[in-house]
Amino acid sequence: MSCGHCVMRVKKAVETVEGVQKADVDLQNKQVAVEYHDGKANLEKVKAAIREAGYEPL
Ligand SMILES: [Cu+2]
Repeated sequence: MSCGHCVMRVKKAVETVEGVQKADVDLQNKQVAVEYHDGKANLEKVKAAIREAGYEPL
């Protein structure tokens, strides 16, 4: 993850996960802040979405 394009891809991928309200990607710290409803979304689904977008979640 190294540029604004990647940020948008990861953000979009995470935000399409059911139950996710908001995703904010921090490029410099290589972190994604995700707000989601417990019960609908979970960390595994978010990580899977990131992988599908072509990135490896830490
Ligand atoms: Cu990029």
